[in-house]
Amino acid sequence: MLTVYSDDHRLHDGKVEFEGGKLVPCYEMPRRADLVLARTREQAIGEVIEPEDFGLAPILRVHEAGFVEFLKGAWDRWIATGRDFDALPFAWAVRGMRADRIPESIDGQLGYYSFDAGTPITAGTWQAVASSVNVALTGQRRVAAGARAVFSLCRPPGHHAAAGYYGGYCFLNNAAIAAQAFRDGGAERVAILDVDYHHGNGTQSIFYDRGDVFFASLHGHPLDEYPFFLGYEDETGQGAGEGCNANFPLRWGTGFELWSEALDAACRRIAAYGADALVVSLGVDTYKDDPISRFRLEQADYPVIGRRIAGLGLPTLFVMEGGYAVEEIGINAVGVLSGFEAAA
Ligand code: OKP
Ligand code: ZN
Repeated sequence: MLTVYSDDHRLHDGKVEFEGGKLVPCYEMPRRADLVLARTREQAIGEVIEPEDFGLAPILRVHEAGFVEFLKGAWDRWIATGRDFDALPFAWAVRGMRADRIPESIDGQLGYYSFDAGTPITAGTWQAVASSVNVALTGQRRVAAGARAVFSLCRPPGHHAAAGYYGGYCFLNNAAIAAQAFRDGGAERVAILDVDYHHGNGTQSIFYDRGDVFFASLHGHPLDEYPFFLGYEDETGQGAGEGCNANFPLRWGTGFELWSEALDAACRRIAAYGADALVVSLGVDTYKDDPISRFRLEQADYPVIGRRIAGLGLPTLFVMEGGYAVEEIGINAVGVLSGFEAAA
């Protein structure tokens, strides 16, 4: 399987995120992608290529122009206020507050365009984010041109980013942009399978009222787990999208037996939907030793996941999302790909 990768991800290197009442070192770090890349080479899963540049047009098919403009300029505006550390928001519009008025100050806008304080913007964030999108789109183009499967080694991840806000270590939604590119390239129906430990709230919200993109997610139950405010089973889509959203929330402590039953159910839904292409939001933070997650998957489970996904028989784009047990991230992520290859 071809891997798409760029060193530009290193330009996004946040120092701290807000967690448990204090600022702690970022879990989402450059070493994650470095180790996944190293593992693709060790396992010789295939050639590694650099991304092409697709510019802003495919991003603007999914994200609001004002939001993209904000992301591009946020760091310069932040340092212009005299600060020389990571930009983090600290106030948000909640129930009944004015979400229809955009503040002018950078601090107000950081809150307006985000949903958590765990996602620092740094000097190189925009460049890394734009490159991560290009990594996804380069993979998408190869799959659209006939490849059975491609691995887009995206970093930063994307599935928490919605049309107009960032958060959860995510800025632009790589998987959603790739899914939209499949549609724009002529695919009638696209399915997204999100196996990251966290609910793909951004992806869900982008396609919630559309019937042309099916979204299925297995994740920590919102009663227990971040992002807390989306991801329940009764979110089934709306309007033209009714029936095209499937959530499989699972409680803390879930092991592979229960998790893989949910995977089977998600795959049956995707098979019944009849997609022309599949995008997999590939997070491996379901691993038992992940420092911020509470499922109990083991190393040997990941190839089984890949085999099950291959069973769908669809042209498949894997897009890297989470995974914070950094020393094992390569083994687990490439484990999925190897399982897929062995079965495909
Ligand atoms: C991103 B992905 C506060 C703790 C919240 C956010 C987790 C984001 C996970 N800093 N943690 O889905 O792997
Ligand atoms: Zn995650």
